[in-house]
Amino acid sequence: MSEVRRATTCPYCGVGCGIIATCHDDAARRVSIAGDPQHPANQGRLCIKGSHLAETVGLEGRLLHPMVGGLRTSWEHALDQVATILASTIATYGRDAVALYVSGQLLTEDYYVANKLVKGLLGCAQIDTNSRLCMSSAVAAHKRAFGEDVVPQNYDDIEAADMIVLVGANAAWCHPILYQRIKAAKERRPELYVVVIDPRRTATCEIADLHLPLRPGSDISLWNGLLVYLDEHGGIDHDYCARHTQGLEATLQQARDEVGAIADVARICDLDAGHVAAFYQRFIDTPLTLSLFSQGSNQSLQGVDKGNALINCHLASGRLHRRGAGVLSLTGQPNAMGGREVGGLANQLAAHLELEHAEHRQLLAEFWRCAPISAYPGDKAVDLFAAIASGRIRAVWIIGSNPVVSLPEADRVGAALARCPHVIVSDCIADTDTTRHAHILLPALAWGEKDGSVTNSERRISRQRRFLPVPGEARADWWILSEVGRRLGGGSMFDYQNAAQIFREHAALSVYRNAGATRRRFHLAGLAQIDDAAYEQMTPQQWPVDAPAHPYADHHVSHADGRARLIPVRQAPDHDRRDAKHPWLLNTGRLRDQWHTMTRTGLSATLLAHTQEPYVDIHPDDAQALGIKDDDLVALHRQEAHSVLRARLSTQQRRGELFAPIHWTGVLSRSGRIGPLVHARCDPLSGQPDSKMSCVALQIPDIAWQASLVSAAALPLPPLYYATQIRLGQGFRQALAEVAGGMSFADWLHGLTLPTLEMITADDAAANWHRRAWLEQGRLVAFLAAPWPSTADLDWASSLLGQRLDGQQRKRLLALQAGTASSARGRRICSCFGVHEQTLIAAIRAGRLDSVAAIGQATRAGSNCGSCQSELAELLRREQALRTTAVQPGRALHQDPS
Ligand SMILES: Nc1nc2c(c(=O)[nH]1)N[C@H]1C(S)=C(S)[C@@H](COP(=O)(O)OP(=O)(O)OC[C@H]3O[C@@H](n4cnc5c(=O)[nH]c(N)nc54)[C@H](O)[C@@H]3O)O[C@H]1N2
Ligand SMILES: Nc1nc2c(c(=O)[nH]1)N[C@H]1C(S)=C(S)[C@@H](COP(=O)(O)OP(=O)(O)OC[C@H]3O[C@@H](n4cnc5c(=O)[nH]c(N)nc54)[C@H](O)[C@@H]3O)O[C@H]1N2
Ligand code: SF4
Ligand SMILES: [Mo]
Repeated sequence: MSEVRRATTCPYCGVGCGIIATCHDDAARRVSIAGDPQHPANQGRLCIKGSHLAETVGLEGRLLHPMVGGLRTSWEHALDQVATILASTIATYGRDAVALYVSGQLLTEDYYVANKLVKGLLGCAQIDTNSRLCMSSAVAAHKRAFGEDVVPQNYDDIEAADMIVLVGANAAWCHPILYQRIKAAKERRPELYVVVIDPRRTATCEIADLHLPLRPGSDISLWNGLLVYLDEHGGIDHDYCARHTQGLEATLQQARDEVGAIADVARICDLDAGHVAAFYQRFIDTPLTLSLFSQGSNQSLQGVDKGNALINCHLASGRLHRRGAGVLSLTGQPNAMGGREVGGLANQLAAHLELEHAEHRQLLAEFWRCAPISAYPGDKAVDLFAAIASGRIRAVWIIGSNPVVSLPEADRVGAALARCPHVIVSDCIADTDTTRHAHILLPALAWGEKDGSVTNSERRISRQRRFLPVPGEARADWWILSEVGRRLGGGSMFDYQNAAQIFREHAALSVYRNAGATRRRFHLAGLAQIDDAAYEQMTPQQWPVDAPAHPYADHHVSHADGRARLIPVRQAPDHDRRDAKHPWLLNTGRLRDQWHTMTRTGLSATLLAHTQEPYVDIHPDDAQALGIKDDDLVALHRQEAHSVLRARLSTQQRRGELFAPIHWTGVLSRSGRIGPLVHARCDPLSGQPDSKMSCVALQIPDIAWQASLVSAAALPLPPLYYATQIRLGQGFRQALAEVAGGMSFADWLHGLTLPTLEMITADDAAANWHRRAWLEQGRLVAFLAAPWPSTADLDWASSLLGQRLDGQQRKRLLALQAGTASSARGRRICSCFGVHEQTLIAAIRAGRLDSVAAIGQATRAGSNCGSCQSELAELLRREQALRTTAVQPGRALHQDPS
């Protein structure tokens, strides 16, 4: 069969890297992935997630047919059902009793149709998106400052800047290709000064000249302090402020009232005063300063204010809207920005029109030829699920999100869906924590199968293109939404034949009456007439289309008077709600190799090798005080919710603070979900939840027994205290544990025994030591070891799955004696080439390697996607510290300000 080769865009983060995807074999879905050298965002490079996409495009676990009530059905029937449910719920309970919850992972075309269905046809704004949890604070901050949600900078400002400040952003892991651009810029110009502002010492700090590990939640004081410092040290650009801004005096006054001196800032933010002074002076001395901010800023009780506090400093000093100087909000999802364009949030309209403006509503109703648009905003994500819980919303349609995992107080979300009369879910995966609650399941096309566009953090629109055949009966999200729209009487409003037609309409709306009181900087002039063939060929381009590189290059922003606003903001004292019962502050975030709820990255054994189980980072001194060792199981509690995680001792944490990744789900682990522990308190302006500062209790469980089970096929998770499923190259592994008083090992084992198989055993009951191997026709199908053996031993055991074992090999397996090959290999650091920690240490010692590049030459580690380079550098530092016999500690990150 012939090869299909297409230029497309990565479906993961908001960097929006271009990919050349080739399908070599339709039936086997054999695919190869390469970075697109022509794409301006990545110029050919891909990070680890992007470069391992080929491992995630198989059909395993896919939802391929519509299902109603657990039974496969026809599209006709499923769509009729959805339409009937929406119509009858509205007829009986009113428009606000139905809701859509959508996602920044939808393509712009899908997103546009979803929004049109609700705001244009259903006549309400009861639609919100997971971007509420992600970008809504940044959106609100931009609107306050600029009068429109316009991200005013570009990626190539990185190369032009003399200082880069990363605020609450772990770009090394979350925006890796941008991080590598910063790193490369710094290698070319070592004087490029990099500051990281994050309570944790993250992998991003690897390139930092200065890391400010501030007290969580205290960013506003840091920025207000900077504003006061600018004022006192001649750093305010009064000319700029007079010509282009409003609000300087009031904002300064507010800042002065709050933080008088650097000593105040240092105390409030729990930072070294010398480091704060050094940062402030650098800021004054560096006109070309670029700040990048992400979830450490957005996901906060004061996320909007944090954004404005930062923008205030840039405005006051005239460091904005210029090449190399400004503020760039990093978008998370591949189409977070597209969602902002089409107005996916419950308080927005399409094409940067505003729900609260009568004229905007009227314009949109005119363009869509629909009934007047409702002026009432819908429920924001957290409220939306609370309304489901209370019964006010009686039918919900979830598209492209997994809220039972990702929303705060996630157990309540699950309980709300369990009670909701009608739950409709569109997903490409059959079994997720959310699809488990669905009455109707609609199979969506996945990446590689769908066609459309996405917009990245720098407003660059790129095409996602189909290069795989459509599997089963899966359909494009825009098609599913349009079919429901037609059934609800939307007729001509949803008469779409392809994605190009929708894009054309979206582009046409962006230029429709785009002048005077309804002028928007967002416009796609030049694309409004794009024909199908041109859409097929469309190359990446930034909006506003056909305009200067910086949308506010004339410093004339979207407020009616053209002036940007400085917004007086005050640090709230009460972010930290720790009390005697909940004395730990829980921070949550992302891992290098996983994407959100792991429905796709969790399919790749290579990506799972970096971190195999849910964990919590804790400072070694805190751990020591509690008697916790590395890898011990600990339980975190908040109210009735709890999670059980492996402890990881980490000096990257501040004392009293914990960090846990967001990725594990109920499908993959019994108790590794972190969402239930996260409080649902939100920023009052944006409604964005504060996902970084929950208060929890920590307990050390009394573990009665532990075991590991490897098997050729996935097995259901047993109802034990702790159970996590891990995908391996050759099969699956489960890490299992039970507490005293729970199921005994013997009882559990009894339930597990697979009678048709041959079983060999070795036990030392007195020592709680057990080994089992199950074979079918002499071939290993499963192996059990209690207590937990090392990962290396299990890797070795799993490498025997499917192999025929002779007597000698069986003995060695039960004893876990690998023979020559295996020794403890440590963690897999480089996933691209499968290089483990011990191999790296051996190579560093043998070759006296002294740079990441040298490690790359010797072992290949880090030489492909580069995602592990921070970890290689960390390893190198540890080894060098050992080499210089104790006296000299590793390089201190807090460099002397002098
Ligand atoms: N590998 C990977 N990459 C991803 C994703 C993924 O799932 N996996 N998801 C994508 C998405 S949707 C998003 S939104 C982005 C998120 O990208 P990031 O925002 O970079 O990621 P997070 O890990 O959520 O949080 C960033 C940092 O904020 C810090 N922080 C916590 N509290 C505070 C505070 O009070 N002040 C400051 N200054 N910092 C604080 C945390 O310690 C954390 O290191 O990543 C995108 N990229
Ligand atoms: N505690 C805590 N919670 C957080 C965060 C945090 O930092 N801390 N971060 C928040 C942020 S920033 C985000 S963005 C959210 C992300 O949270 P979610 O949106 O819940 O995460 P995903 O796993 O990306 O969910 C996407 C779902 O859509 C499916 N899907 C993929 N492609 C398609 C498609 O084309 N069509 C359809 N219909 N379905 C598709 C996937 O299989 C998956 O089930 O999590 C938020 N939750
Ligand atoms: S940085 Fe990585 S995850 Fe993000 S778009 Fe590029 S390849 Fe994809
Ligand atoms: Mo996000």
